[in-house]
Order: sequence, then structure tokens, then C-alpha cells
Amino acid sequence: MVAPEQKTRLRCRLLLLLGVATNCRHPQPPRVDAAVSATAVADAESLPPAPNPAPALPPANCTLPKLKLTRVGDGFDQPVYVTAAPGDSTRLFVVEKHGLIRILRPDGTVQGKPFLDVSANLNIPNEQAEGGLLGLAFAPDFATSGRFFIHHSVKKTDTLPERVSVLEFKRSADDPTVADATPVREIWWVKHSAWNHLGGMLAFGRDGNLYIAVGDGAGEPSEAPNLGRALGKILRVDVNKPQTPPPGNVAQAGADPFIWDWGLRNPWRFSFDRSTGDLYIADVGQKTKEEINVEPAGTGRRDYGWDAMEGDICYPVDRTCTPSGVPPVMAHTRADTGSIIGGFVYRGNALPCLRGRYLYSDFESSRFFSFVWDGTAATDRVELTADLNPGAAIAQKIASFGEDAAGELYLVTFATGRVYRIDPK
Ligand SMILES: [Ca+2]
Repeated sequence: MVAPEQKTRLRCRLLLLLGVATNCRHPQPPRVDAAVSATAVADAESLPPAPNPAPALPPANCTLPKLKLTRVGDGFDQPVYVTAAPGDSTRLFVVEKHGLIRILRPDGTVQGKPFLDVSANLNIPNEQAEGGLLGLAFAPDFATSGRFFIHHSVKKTDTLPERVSVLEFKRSADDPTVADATPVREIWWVKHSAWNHLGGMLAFGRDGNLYIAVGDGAGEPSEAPNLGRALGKILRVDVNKPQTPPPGNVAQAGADPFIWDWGLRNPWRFSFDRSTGDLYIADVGQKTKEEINVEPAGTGRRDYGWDAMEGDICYPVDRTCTPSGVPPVMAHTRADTGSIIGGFVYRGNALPCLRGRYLYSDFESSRFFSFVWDGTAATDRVELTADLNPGAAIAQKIASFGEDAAGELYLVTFATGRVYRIDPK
């Protein structure tokens, strides 16, 4: 006879391969920071829109193109992200959970020497834990500055607790195929001792600030509504002045001054539409709903509802409530999703009629979906599984999407260690 608690733990161990777990909480010590009301955030001025030199729009009278997955890389160890340096079409960077960043060349070969190795400092308490190397973002001026940033979970030291942390690194001055092993500096960190709900995405917005996704740490009650803590948030940091909160963040007495958005459970993957600057945040659900939120460029300071709301319904599910927070633009039930994997708005060249479509997937079901954000609502939702991943049999355990320098879309499969590109069929 297995006790219910043990059963839950076993189920969690089976389900949890990376930071997208569902319904798997563990107790946390009571919060120590004073809770700050999430309802009285002063409206700061919106940021001016950044110039957009080349909006990639679909041609007139488009129909949805036929798609296929082309395997472009293989042999990676639990890859969690793939990306490219701005303007560099000669290589992709594949992020492995256990701490390596590897270079994948267009001919499918992998550079023998990793670009970066931070494996020695990671906090991954067990193989099912969601920690590790989680995110990578190149500075917009990487070609000249060589600056880049990683998001990871870090072991405790004599002076610092277990934490999630963003470090700045630099490309080697002597060899552009590797990075200097020693970080330039720690840009930001927060104590995070849970094995799950770490977040992990890192990306630059068009305003030049670095956006950081941090999960809520799975505490009960969730830290997501608590503006005094950085957990369950999207943070926004000026990497040139990381100690000084950029203007436009949540500005309220007692609030963490780096908060951009709050009320998020585990925003494992978010992305910016490279044409519009709109922010797409996929938030992994707890029991019944998976969700995607779309935030027009420059309009943060939003409460996305967790843990009063799960997707578009009250949480817990049997509770009656007055809905609060900004509802998702798209919610899925557990009928077709289990741990949502946010993707990107396609703005590449290979599939002109796919431009403007947001593509995303699900870690558990390996199904693919897409919709078009028309500025007001998510429209024309379609399922792409039968076309792109028939029978969900080609790509499974999709951990993340990524873009190359030209805006073509890729994805990584966590269990099989592959990189696929989305191509015309
Ligand atoms: Ca929500």
C-alpha cells in the first residue's frame, strides 16, 4: 500500500524531467518578507517603442503552409534551449541542463570544446530536479562586446544560499569559439532552495533591458502575488547598471524594484516578437490549466493571477472567486497539455505565410499549436501536430523553442538530445 503523499512524490518523480512540472509542490518555510498588496501598483509611463527597421509580415492571401521538422543536431545531453548570437548565422548555441553550452554548426557537427562549462557550480539536487543551466541571452551588441548572460541554479556557498542567479560572461578575446571561464559578474540572484519552479528564461527586450523569468518556488501560499519577493515574476534589469532598477518597473514601497510582471507560477519560457516587441509568456499550470499571456511591447507591471487564478479559472478549481489579474489570451486544459512550452512568433524567411504566428508546444503531449495575436485577442488557433509532428512521434519531450539569427525556429528534445528546425514541407 502506497501512502497518498508517497504516491504524489512518485508521480512527480516520473513527471519531472525539467522545470516544467505540474501539481508537484513541496513545503517551504514561511515567507519572511512583508506581503505587499498587488492591487495598488502605480501606473508608470510606458516605454517608448524601439525602432523596428524590418517588420516581417506575411504576404497577402496566405494560407497556413505545410511544415516539417528537420533534424539539424544530435547527441546533446538534456538540451533545454537553443539560440543564436544576434547577426551570426554561422552557428547555434545549445544549452545543456548539466551546465555546458555547445556550438552546433550548420553542417550538423558540434564543436568539440564547449563554448562554456558551468557544470561545477550548479545546484541539481537529484536527477528529477528542475535546476541546472536554464537560460542564455546574448547582448544585442554581442558581435562587438562579446557579452552574454546565463540563468542557472547555483549551489550554496559559505557566504550565499542556494539560489537562482544570472551571471555575465564574455567571449574570449583570443578565441571567439569559447568564452572566458570566469564570469564577469553576478547580475542578479535570489535565494531559491526548492527543487522545482525555478523559471529559467532570459531575453533582451527591445528596450535593451534583460528580462528574467523566475518561478514561484512552489511554496504555499505562492510567492507569485507577493511583490516583496522576486519569486513567481518576470524581472527587468539594466545590465549596464544592474544595481539600479530601470525606470518603468513596478515602483511601490516594499516591492522588489526589479519586478516587471508578477502572479506567475513557473514561466519556464517567454519570448519577444522580434518584429513588434510584444512579450509572450507561457506559464505552466498546477492542476487543470496551461496558459499563454501576451503583453504589448512596453506594458509590464501586470498581475497574471497566480495563485488566485489558474489559467482562466479560479484556483483551487472548486473555489468560487471574483476573477483577478490579467487573464491569459490562451488557456489549454489537461486534455491536450500537461506542461506548456512557450515558443516564438515566427518572423523568418523560409515560411513567409507563417509570419506573425505564435508557435508553441507541450512537454508532456508533444503536441504543437499556433495562434495569431491580433492586438486584442488570440485568433485562429490551430493544432499543428498532425502536420509537423504526426502522432507526436518525431519529437518528444520538447523542452524549448529557439530562434536563429534570421528568425527561423528550432526546438530541442530533452530526452533524445536533438535539435530540430521547422521547415517548409
Ligand atoms: Ca495566469
